[in-house]
Amino acid sequence: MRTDNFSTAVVKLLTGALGALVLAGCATTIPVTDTQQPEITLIVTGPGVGRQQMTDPPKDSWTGPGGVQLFDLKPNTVYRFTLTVSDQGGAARAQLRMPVSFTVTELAPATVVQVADSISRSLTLQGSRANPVTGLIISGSFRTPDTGSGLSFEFQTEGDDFGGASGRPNQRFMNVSASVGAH
Ligand SMILES: [Ca+2]
Repeated sequence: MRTDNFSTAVVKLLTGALGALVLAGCATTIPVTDTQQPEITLIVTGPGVGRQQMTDPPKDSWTGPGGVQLFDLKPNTVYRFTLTVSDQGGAARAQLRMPVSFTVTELAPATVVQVADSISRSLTLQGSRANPVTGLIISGSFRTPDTGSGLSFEFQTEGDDFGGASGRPNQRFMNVSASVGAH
């Protein structure tokens, strides 16, 4: 039994490693025609939420029961996040938006562009048509603001592909509702 469990664990580890390789973006070829939207996965880990993973498909809008916020973040607290955009025809763009009052650190890779306006902070990673890969990954940490009265918002994500050799990019959007609790 112990051996079986060990074998299962090894298989899971290997599967996970393979999955990570695929997600990390293997070189691919942009097909002549691509009408398939990318897949988006957002993972948030940290105090009070454990590990939350949201994907599209199946859902482009994630809310809690009855439409309330899916999860509640603590004020002035650091969380880890990972956004992955996967597309066999080449991932062209990954973007994550959050409230401008959030601060972002440990952002990777170095080519992620961070832009803040009066409302939101956006993190964008561009793929390369010259060197297309199957996945774009943005990772980092954010610190929630010390809101006082609380804040409701959505993490807004976008994933684009190249749309094949000459087509329009296929876009996918996923929104995840969350809040920062009052204190
Ligand atoms: Ca595609």
